Amino acid sequence: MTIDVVTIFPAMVEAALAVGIVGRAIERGSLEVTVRDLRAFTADRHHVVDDVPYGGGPGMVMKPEPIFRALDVIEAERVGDCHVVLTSPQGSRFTQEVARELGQHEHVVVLCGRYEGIDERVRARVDEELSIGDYVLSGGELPALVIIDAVARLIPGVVGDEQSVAEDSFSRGLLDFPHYTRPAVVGADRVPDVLLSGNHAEIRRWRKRESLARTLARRPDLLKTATLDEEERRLLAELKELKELKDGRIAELQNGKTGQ
Ligand code: 4GX
Repeated sequence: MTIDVVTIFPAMVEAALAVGIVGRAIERGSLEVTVRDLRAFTADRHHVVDDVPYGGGPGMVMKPEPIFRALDVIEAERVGDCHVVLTSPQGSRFTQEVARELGQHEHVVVLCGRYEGIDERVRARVDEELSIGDYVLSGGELPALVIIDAVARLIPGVVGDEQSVAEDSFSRGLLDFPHYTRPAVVGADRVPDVLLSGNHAEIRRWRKRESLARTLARRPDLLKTATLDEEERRLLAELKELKELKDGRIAELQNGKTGQ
């Protein structure tokens, strides 16, 4: 898979791509990323990429022509279809599912917006507009890096342990279970006995239960789409019953009853 990133801050993007799992993936050739300096596609002496908005108002808008020229060059270089992504708060939400879909494209181009945004006419060349969340950033570079990171992890061989990718919380649609490492005791805080028991069936069950309990408590919305096996459905039913009992007791206490 190849990814082209178009940005006015290539050094920022390159620095982040040089390290960690993504850095190694690029080194080993599992992933090819070309970072393109948008200013290289300007035609004026001062390499201007922005201009004042028509209609007035604060802030600047990214000029369309440098972006068009960048896309023309990239599309001429890459044989086959280029899937063009724009990162912006107006986009649809970037999720693990979208990461999987993006990974199916041979070539992806990520346009990083800055300033108040881009000239609307650029959108005609954009296949997909993605937002990484409901907050305002200073530019599309961090979202581009988030997207590349999530997509890179799904390429076979990029994450050392294939099983860890398959079991990643969002692959299973549930939150992760708690992790512990040595020492077994820190102050008064002990690692749960079951994890030291060597009983792998019990450990698996405990982890499933913890994943389900956390998801039920923190992200019940995820349970609507999670794919659960028979055991998980049973554990979840148990946890829901426990929660009902607890909630009922709390309500009684709040109503001034004794609970007897
Ligand atoms: N998830 N931003 C993009 C400038 C901009 C605006 C409109 C294109 C169109 C963001 C986010 C995000 C801030 C990046 C505005 N570019 N992008 N930038 N949240 O907040 O993706």
